Amino acid sequence: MADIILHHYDTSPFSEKPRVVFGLKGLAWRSVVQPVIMPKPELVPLTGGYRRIPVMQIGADVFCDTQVILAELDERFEGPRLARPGDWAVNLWADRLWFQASVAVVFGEMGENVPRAFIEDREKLSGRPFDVAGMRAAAGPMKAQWRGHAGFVERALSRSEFLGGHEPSLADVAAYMNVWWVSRAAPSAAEALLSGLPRTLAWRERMAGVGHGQRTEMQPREALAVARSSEPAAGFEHDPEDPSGLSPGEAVTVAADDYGRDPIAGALVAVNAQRIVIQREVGELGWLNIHFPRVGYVLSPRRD
Ligand SMILES: N[C@@H](CCC(=O)N[C@@H](CS)C(=O)NCC(=O)O)C(=O)O
Repeated sequence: MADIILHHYDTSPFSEKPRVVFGLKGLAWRSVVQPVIMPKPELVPLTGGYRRIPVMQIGADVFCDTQVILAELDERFEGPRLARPGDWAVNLWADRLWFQASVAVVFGEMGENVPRAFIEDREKLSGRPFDVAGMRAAAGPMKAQWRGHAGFVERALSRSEFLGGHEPSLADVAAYMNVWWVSRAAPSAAEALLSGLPRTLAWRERMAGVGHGQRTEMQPREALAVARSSEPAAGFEHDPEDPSGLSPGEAVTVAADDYGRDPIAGALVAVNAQRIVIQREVGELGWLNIHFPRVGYVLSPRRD
């Protein structure tokens, strides 16, 4: 089977989710380190314009967004089954609601130390001012929110060592991302916010102990060569009842509904309640499948 390639960078909180899944499933993977800000000339040809991190690549199939990356890893690879009923809803809570509080805590703490180039890049990404002063001012109320989210974890751990029971589940991976990131990027704030939450502190250690599986570095140009020499997968389930009314083969665009909304153009391969798959022919890379989650992405007919 083709290698699992993760395009990521070490400080990326969302990338910690698949890295922990590699640890839980005992997987070997290739690590391609991509830039923290644009331009990303050795990533964007693979994704058709999606610039967020992480992106997973298996041959000529490219998976954008941790929701679809985790689903693919869980379905495709042996090892403990991670997704329990309800875990995808927990994943969205951790990615959106709790993560918003994490962003305010981390950048509120960093304050004036956030580099100008990073601020400008993230303003383009979100289409809004990256307001460090505002985040500093909001840090107090947002810390209270953050601790409230951590309180859900603390209570859930009262009956077992993991949110999923006696073994880690996707809910653990999703929630841990916030604790991991704030603990690394704003350590003194994290210690204050987690103080008095002994079960969460012990769980953080257990999750850190999972590790990242077997990581081997790969150059970005090698990943592009893998795409060039591979064929995209086939056989995806299409739901004719999808409310978009779109059918396989139609010219479409896909765009995130939160930030980084650059539309990605292609031909629809399939859409169902879990996933959107489009196909693009990319110069010398040939045909690629690009996968997105259904929830959180807007699929539209292309009008050009
Ligand atoms: N919903 C996306 C969010 C990904 C995301 O926001 N990633 C951050 C890094 S952790 C990002 O892409 N920031 C902009 C960048 O790295 O260029 C997912 O689950 O993968």
